[in-house]
Amino acid sequence: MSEEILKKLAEAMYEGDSDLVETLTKEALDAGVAPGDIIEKGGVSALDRLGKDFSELVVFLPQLMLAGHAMNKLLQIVRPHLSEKEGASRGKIIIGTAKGDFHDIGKSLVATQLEVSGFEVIDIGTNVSTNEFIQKAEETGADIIAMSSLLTTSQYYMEDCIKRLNDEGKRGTYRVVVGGGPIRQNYAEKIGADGYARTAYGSVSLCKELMKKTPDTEFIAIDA
Ligand code: B12
Repeated sequence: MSEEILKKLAEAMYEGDSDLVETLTKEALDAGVAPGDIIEKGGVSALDRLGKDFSELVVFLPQLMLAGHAMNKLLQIVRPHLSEKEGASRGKIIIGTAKGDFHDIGKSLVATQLEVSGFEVIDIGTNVSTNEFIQKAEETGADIIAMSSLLTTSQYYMEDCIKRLNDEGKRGTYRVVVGGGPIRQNYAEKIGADGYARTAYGSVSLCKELMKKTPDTEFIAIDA
């Protein structure tokens, strides 16, 4: 039963049919399907398939846009069903998508997971410049700067931000974590980030671990 709904949901997501996605997401929740499964099996799997088909010119930009819209609809419905916040803040996190990049689904998923796990999360959106990351981190007294990038052309700005923090003598004030589709552990390590996680779920253990340690602690990678 749940597998069947998730299959239909993934198909509606692939087709970018927001109305059907909304109906099936609600149906899945009513049927007791775990919110994490709805996100991963109903949403992310379809986006991955679309990404592959986009590379092979089977689908085009409008289809990606419709699916992006449908995925945000799914997240909007599922978000309140994720586990409750756990008491006092575990730490303050500034999160955004690097300059030039407007992809926001993965970044928002990471923000949501961190928030429901007890972090205070300030989501500064997409297309965030190095200046904005640093300025917002300073203004809010953030513990962690989290940067997302889905475009190889934008991932450079993660490196730029870390370099600027170093040049301005501010690197020790913040833990910096990075992630997103094309980001790999070796790249994150190379640019001098404090940590990398492959998924939104992994970002929670990553940030929890980093909050326990001093800023000059060893690089942490969570391949989950
Ligand atoms: C949907 C989509 C779009 C939508 C975005 C809608 C939206 N609101 O975000 C639209 C249509 C707008 C779009 C536009 C473009 N896109 Co696009 N898009 C996608 C697609 C299909 C899915 C992305 C997605 O949301 N995935 C699901 C989320 C959940 O995954 P995720 O972001 O990777 O996040 C997970 C992890 O990476 C991690 N994570 C993410 N961020 C962070 C941060 C931290 C700190 C941590 C720890 C972890 C973490 O956790 C998340 C959850 O587990 C991908 C294909 C793909 N498979 O990724 C292409 C893709 C990313 N797009 C691509 C391209 C080329 C473009 C365009 C340039 C197309 C064009 N010609 O205009 C434009 C760029 C516009 C811009 N300047 O940003 C390429 C990128 C190639 C590259 N490597 O550079 C891809 C890979 C498609 C492809 N195969 O070619 N896109």
